[in-house]
Amino acid sequence: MPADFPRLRRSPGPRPGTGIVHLGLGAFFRAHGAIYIAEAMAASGGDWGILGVSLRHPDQRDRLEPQDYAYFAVELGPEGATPRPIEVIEDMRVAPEDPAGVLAAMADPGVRIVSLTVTEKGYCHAPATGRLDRGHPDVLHDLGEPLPRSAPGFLVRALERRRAAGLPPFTVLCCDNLPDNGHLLRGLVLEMAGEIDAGLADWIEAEGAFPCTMVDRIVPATRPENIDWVAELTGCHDAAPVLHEPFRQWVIEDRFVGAARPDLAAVGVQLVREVRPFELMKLRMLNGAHSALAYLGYLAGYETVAEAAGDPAFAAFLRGMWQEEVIPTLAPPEGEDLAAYAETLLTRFTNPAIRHRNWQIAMDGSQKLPQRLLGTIADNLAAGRPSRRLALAVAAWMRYVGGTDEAGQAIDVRDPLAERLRALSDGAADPATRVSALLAMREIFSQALASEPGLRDAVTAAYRALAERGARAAVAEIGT
Ligand code: CS2
Repeated sequence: MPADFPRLRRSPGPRPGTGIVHLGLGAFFRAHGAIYIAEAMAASGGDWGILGVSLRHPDQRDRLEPQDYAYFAVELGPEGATPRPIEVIEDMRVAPEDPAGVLAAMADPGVRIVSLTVTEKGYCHAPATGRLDRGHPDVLHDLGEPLPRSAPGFLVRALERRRAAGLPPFTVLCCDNLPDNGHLLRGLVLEMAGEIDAGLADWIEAEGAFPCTMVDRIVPATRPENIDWVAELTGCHDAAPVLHEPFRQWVIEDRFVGAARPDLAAVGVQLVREVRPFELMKLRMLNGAHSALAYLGYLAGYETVAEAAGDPAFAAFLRGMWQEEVIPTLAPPEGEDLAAYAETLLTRFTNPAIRHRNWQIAMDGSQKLPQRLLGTIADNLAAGRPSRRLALAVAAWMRYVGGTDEAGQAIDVRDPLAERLRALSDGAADPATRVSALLAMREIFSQALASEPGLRDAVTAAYRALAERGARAAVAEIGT
């Protein structure tokens, strides 16, 4: 039992200064960016300690503070579990408790990078347009009040302070799975800054840097039982371990304010001029397949990605989707072979040591579908190629957000648009009406895509197959 183990503590010794503020300090960043940054400092030095910020809940801070922000990252690979202590978080703040403290930290002259993993919905934008969601309560609040609530609001107000203090801006390093993530966030920050002070927006535009990035590592949410298991494994009680697969990749556009950054190249980060081909490959092949598996797998009764991807019918479905519907839309990034990348994905998805719940990936589909599935479908329509498997994945999302599974059980749908999605589903009598009602959601489906008869017909046919025969049969019917 964890009570019998001593609490994990940070080792004594010199500490680097804080050079990075990270917004959204969750499991993903602690298992990915934080490890690269710790390794870069071990390799080449530098004051790149991280101050973590939780924008919503105190849980991570409450777990990490008693162990001085040290934690174990446990790699789950074919040879078993390998724990490794990570000591790169210097401090933490919880934004709703102390927004002024967060702004002061971001305006500190030693801070040169503000990185973010706040999930898709944390950017308070409309996914179909990439613009700020002007109806979002946090956006409305942040446009009127100096102490912000949203991630874009913290960036704008902290940059305002730095400008007033005569400091350079920090580099804004977006590490979420969004298309053109740096450009997107730059647009949102400029949009909000422009409403507050046009001179501020001009300064950010001229002096700021918002590199695009592609981030990749599968990191399932830590479950309560993992904490006991990590205690047995390490002999220490860690209240906030992270579990991750061996694979990792980080591609960053090499554009930092004053070229100030940790020596990431020394630890395998790819610093490139053009991130877009990497990002499209990853969003469409990995995340697109993840979302397809999440909805279809959940409906078919599979709890985890590994269980679903381990079903030969699902594996054949994924291979067909990649080969016929996704790879033809992509230009291979330098050094990548897309067919080999697809096979690696299947191996990663079937890693039996990773218990990544379909339900976790199914969250926030309204924010994920455009960049994971819909852009690919739009490209296929334009090229006259079919998207049968992608259409089945979209139909599965529509079934899922209806809130009832194939056994008649309620689904706990987590999505910022969950209520509307449910109301639209409930108000439609048959598959064709339901599909049309959901395609009319402009935050998700652009007018151009929704009015394509090719899309509507394919999704409606797929929806019927799901309703009449169930997800497993629908997946198997599509064949290879
Ligand atoms: C997943 C991602 O939760 C999700 O939506 O698709 O978190 C995925 O595991 C990562 O992007 C992998 O890099």
